[in-house]
Amino acid sequence: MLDGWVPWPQEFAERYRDEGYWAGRPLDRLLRDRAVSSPERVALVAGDGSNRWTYAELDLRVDRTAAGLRRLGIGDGDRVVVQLPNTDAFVVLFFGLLRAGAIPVLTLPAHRESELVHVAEVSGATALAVPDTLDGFDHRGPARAVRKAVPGVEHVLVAGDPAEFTALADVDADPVELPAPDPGDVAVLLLSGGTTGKPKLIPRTHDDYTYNVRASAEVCGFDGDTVYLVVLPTAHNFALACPGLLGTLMVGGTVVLSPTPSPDDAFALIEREKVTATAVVPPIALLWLDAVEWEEADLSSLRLLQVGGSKLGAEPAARVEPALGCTLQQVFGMAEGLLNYTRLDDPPELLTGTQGRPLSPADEVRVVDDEGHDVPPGGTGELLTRGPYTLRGYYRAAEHNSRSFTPDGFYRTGDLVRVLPSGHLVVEGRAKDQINRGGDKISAEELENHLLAHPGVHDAAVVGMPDETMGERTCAYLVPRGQAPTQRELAAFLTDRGVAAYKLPDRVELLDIFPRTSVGKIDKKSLGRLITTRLSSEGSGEG
Ligand code: OOB
Repeated sequence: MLDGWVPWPQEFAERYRDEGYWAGRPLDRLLRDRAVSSPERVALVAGDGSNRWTYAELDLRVDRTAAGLRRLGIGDGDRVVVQLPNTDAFVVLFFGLLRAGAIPVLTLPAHRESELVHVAEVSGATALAVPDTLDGFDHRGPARAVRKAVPGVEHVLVAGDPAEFTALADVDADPVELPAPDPGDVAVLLLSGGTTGKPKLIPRTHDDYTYNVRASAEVCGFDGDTVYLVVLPTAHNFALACPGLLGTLMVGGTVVLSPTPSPDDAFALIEREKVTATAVVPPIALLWLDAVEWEEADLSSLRLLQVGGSKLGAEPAARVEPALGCTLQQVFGMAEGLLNYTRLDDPPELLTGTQGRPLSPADEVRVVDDEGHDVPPGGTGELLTRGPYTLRGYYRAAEHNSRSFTPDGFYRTGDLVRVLPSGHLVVEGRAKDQINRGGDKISAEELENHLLAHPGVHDAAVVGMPDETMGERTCAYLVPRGQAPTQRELAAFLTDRGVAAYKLPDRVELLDIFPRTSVGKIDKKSLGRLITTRLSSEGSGEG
């Protein structure tokens, strides 16, 4: 049993089991079950389409990988940081780790040394899996840095050319009988969007994640005819489990992996593989809505477009069905757990004007004011939640947990919502110090800490600024020390520190002093208003 995570209290665990939410099965069984019931069906299509695996073939590869991992000494609760793009290698390694009894720790391909070192450290990882190169970037570089900074990382597994490390292709051995993990234990560690100096890890158990996947597949109407296109990174909870690639495999459908979300790649795959469902963030939805005007591809197989990660405006939402010929589903979810879906048969005003309603009858939702009191029905406040697939604490983060959870175990989401009489939620804003850049989450504090390390920065405050396509972009307010760095210099500085590119400030503004609140904190609300006013005056040509 993994230590350092916060399990559900006994009475909740019993209730979730008794009421059938937790089925007591290891997560990897969803693949094995289908390999038994429909071995010849196509489970996975990757790359240029010449790479196709039936359920039986995929399951055997997973068995061989699990045996190979055990031979390397990886198993039984070992944490393995996985940073792989949308390739079959991800799918095989993910299930292989589960089957070997190890715990995948999922990071995005966009992450760099700074994030990887931290994640490897906090998770206590013994191995790291990376691609050789991706989009011109050599991922073996950060892997070397991780090995140096975190001595516990014994193995680096590389998809492609391993250099001095181990090739993933060689992690292969004749299948062996392996003990099944306890379904109540942690199956995977997901990365949180983060509101603090460093990203937090989210423990998801076999029971809770399997339920997350099963209930999502049900609500989204996934079945054996579903052909699901993975457009977002496979490591993102949305594309992985809502219902995502796991939900598709669970019901015996076919998963198609798109290397990028670009209309060129995705539309060609939708046409060729007759894709029926996919999930995107709002900026990609907007891009696709435009691209259908000029792209020739036949998208008529597409029945469901899920959009989530940040708020989709009502106007583009209304364009989805006429332009793409499929049902829109808004998804307001979080790696921490709670998922809200509009239902496929919801009336148009709920589909376009809300972010869905909770997935599970056992999801508990409260909307509270600053003092933690429930707001009157229909009022706006912070969303608190607990339930059978929402975490009770971040991994190894006791101090942070005391702030992020109420004493009775509700997770403070930091999202401002209002609840309609139908139970649907409308996201009205945010109470957390985070920028949501088109679905990519940036912790203001984390970025500020990096900026403060620059010798020309005396003080830093990061705020969101409104943006038509991304929803928000990042503005860094700086009080310079001596010669102020330019935006380009800062970008080079941050990149050199190993910060992921999506976290680089989109704009840098200089101030002599920061506005302060009555208790002396930097007044970010007024900085937010300042940049918004400035943008609108520039937009109207007065700036
Ligand atoms: C998804 O997960 P995360 O962990 O990257 O981010 C969660 C946060 C939420 O707390 C909320 O602030 C924001 O992202 N968010 C939305 C949203 N969906 C997520 N804000 C407004 N409207 C939406 N539809 O982003 C995620 C996980 C699973 C499924 C879908 C999204």
